Amino acid sequence: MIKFPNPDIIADAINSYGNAPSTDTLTKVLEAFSILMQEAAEVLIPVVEEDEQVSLLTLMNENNQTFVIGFTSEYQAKAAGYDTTISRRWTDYLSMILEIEGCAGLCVNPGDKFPFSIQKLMINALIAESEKEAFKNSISLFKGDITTLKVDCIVNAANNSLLGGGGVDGAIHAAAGPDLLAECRILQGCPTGQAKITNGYKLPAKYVIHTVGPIYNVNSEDPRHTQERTELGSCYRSCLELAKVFHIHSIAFPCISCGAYGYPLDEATKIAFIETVQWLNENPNYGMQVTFVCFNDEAYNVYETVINKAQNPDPDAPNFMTLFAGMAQGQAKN
Ligand code: AR6
Repeated sequence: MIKFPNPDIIADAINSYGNAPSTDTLTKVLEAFSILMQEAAEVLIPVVEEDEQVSLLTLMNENNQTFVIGFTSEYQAKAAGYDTTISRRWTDYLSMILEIEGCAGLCVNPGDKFPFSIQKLMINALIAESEKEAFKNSISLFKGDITTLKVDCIVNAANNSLLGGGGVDGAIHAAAGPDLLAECRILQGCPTGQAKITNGYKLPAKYVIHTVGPIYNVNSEDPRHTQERTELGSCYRSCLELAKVFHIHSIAFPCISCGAYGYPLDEATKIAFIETVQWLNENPNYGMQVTFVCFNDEAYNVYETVINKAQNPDPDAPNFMTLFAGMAQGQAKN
């Protein structure tokens, strides 16, 4: 059965733990909490409002221990029958729970198939973990096969059908196995410039974001190729936006449209950079590690030149690369 990617990563991880309790699945739950705490995401807290007083609702477990409650989404709160909620940052709520006398901890999503309780000891550990160094935005290069990368997500340069093809698309489907195609079939294609997400199946990456680059029109009457330029930029932006919804913090892009779709590599590289750097600048605290994957020396050299120029912008020739100055560190690796 196909399990669709779920942006509610805590509920998703709790569900996996409930279905198959193990150290591994428990670690994934705690990782999901850490991610949302680092992102300064909010938890929904059910309350009762009486005489201008707001009090927290509590639950008791079979050992008569009292827990306060938190929901990972409005859907979870409504499903459990709680209509009045307030929202607070996860870190703030967890810190507050530590101060409540007589409270054993937090019950997450009561009413769900697998409610999950966190005792104060674990809350302490989560807070300590979240105080470690925060995620940082960065850009780096990798020369080689994108299917080997152990990142949160790799991007596929697909076609409108999303039903596979040659090039990087073929390599990703071959490495992920047939379940990827089965999930893609349900997505009913993807318009050019947009993006859709699936699981990574046998890939080391957890997710694949499929985007469809433009076919470069060599006979275009527009010398600036405005349409292709806009659509290619939109691919990078759509992938990054979708990645953010799914709390993805490391993403690897191939050179979208630069193979079968014929986009000139140096032009496409500049667009990839402009769009990515702009997005990172608009999301300065999100912490997205972007890797541009170059399958051959030619692509690697083009990207390296762009990164070098970006790190050393020419003050007499202001151009897109100045956007990059002082922001992310480009690292070359292979
Ligand atoms: N890892 C990283 N990059 C790769 C890999 C790999 N394993 N394999 C190829 N590339 P293309 P497009 C590079 O043709 O131009 C498919 O049939 C390759 O060197 O894969 O967007 C789809 O189904 C090039 O730089 O994608 C569509 O029909 C880049 O990936 C069509 O091709 C993109 O080349 C999409 O064409």
